Amino acid sequence: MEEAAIYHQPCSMFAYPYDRKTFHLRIRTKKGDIRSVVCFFGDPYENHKNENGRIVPALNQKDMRLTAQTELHDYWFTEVALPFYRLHYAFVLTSVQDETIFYGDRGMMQDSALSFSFSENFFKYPYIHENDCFKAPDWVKKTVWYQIFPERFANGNPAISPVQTLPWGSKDPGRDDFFGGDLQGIIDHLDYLQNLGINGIYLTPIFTAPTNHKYDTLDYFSVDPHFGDKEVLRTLIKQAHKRSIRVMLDAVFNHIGSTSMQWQDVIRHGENSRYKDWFYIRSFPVQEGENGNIEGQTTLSYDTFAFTPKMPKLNTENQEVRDYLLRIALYWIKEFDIDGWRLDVANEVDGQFWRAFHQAVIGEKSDCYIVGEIWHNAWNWLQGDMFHSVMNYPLSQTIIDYFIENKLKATQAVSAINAHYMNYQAQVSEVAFNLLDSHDTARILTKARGDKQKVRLALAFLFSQTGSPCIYYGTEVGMDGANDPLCRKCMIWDKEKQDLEMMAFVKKIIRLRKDNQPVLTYGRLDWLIVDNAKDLLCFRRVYQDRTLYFFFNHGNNDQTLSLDESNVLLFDLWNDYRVDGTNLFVPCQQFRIFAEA
Ligand code: ARE
Repeated sequence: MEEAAIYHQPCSMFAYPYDRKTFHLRIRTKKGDIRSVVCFFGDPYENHKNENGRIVPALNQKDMRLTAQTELHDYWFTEVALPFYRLHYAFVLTSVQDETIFYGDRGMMQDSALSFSFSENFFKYPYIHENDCFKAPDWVKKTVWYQIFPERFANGNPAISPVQTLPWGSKDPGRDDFFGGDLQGIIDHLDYLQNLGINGIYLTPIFTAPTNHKYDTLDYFSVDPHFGDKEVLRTLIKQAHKRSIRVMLDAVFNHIGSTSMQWQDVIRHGENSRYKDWFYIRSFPVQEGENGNIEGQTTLSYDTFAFTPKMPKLNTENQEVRDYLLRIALYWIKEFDIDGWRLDVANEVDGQFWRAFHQAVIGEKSDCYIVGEIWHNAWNWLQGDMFHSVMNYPLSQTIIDYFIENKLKATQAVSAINAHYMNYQAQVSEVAFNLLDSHDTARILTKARGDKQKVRLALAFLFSQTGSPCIYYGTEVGMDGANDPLCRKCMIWDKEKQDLEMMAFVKKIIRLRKDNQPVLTYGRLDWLIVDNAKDLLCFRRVYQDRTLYFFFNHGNNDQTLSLDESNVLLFDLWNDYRVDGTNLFVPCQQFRIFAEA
């Protein structure tokens, strides 16, 4: 037995209350080393006399299920419930060589019988309170998002476009170009978006700022005049809500723009500025681009986002700054009824501020969705007191590596996907913000080098997973674009230039997602076929009485497959006809989705 590879951590993604009546337990072992794990659990205060008359903990037991495998590990899972919400538990593992071991809070012990006698040998979750349970807004699980970069979606009011505005779509965007996109342009296309089937819009920043991306905020309390004004925003949100479309804004709290009143006061008054402690300033006088941050160099006289002099980092540990930012967060909720905040550079802002932010925002709107922009493992921010979710770039990368760039074998892709799920508790995965691309990455069609079938496979897989999928504007009409700023081209509204086939595909995958949301959100994921030689993935999602089978034939050969254990009759959800479950034809580079008929 490989004891050293056995891992469990109380009060983590290995042991957490799913809700007050359901406790999730996971344990990790070396792949192929263990043939069974039994979980022994009970109420820490409940004892009984054993056969020798000794008072010992009263225990239940439950076999754990092998729920996921990565290249190196097996993950075992079970869920338990106790009437008085108190829990202690331990594991007995049996290896494939029939060795057994007891594993509890005091470590691993050979003599299980003795180990069971003492409660202090058991892992503890002392008491499950309602607020110990990670909660996220339920509506998010039913949401298919659409990300809009407002400057490039549609120009609804040329009268407010900047003087240097270029004709719509007249050229590939340069870093400093303006094309006149605005909020009215979004209002004008809400019917288009509703018809597409999306029911959540994520807008990148809309507050007053000098650039086309608005991540260099000048005034957090005003809508950029080239995007419109507060009345237009109010109309946009009202009209979206009328169509059951939610609206999430982008909060840039890690830094402010250098044209802001606060930073300009520091430039003007230096050490005498009343705002000097709003920033992380290393030396005075601060001059941008001279003894301060020099574009592209790292001689910092003040902290910034990256090495961007025009984005001085805000000191969110300063109470004045915290109060200011919380006022902003609450203002746009109270006055405009927004449904969510996406938090820019979220991993570089201090956690205490985010805990205060969470309290304030959820206190104001209990079902407000909070998504951090974090590109890496974000467990630290997803324990229930900061974010509900993060932009799930790690999943994006795995999907791209496998379906688009052919960097992974099937087994490696499945291993990576399972690892992503094991990083977080189930409730977090259920509301993940899942995406393939964004305003910060090359567009998926460009990554696929124009291969639209690859894009369709990647999108279908994204929509088959737990979490809320997001379509980056223009994906549905076949837009391409390399890294920023080329991924921010003007939306294509000329029907002659739109890829209507891709549009039909995206509409269909969105509808399929929404028609099957419960099983795609909550459904257990069982991998059935993971075949490197055929380059084939087959898995099922099971929830209550609904089972969906997904086949992704990423290989170069058509496959005829058999699902022995299923009902012989299946229904092809994509092509709308019945099929024989023992004779499933999946053409190369295609996917199929079957439901038990
Ligand atoms: C652009 C160019 C820069 C150029 C700069 C010059 O991308 O190369 O130096 O212009 O001004 C906004 C604009 C960008 C602009 C940037 C700086 O949208 O167009 O840059 O401001 O002026 C990391 C951060 C992540 C951040 C990305 C960009 O972790 O938070 O870098 N994303 C947010 C927004 C951006 C926004 C900003 C931050 C600043 O979504 O749109 O940029 O407010 C790896 C790493 C990630 C890294 C990622 C992308 O995966 O793991 O940490 O993200 O690559 O680089």
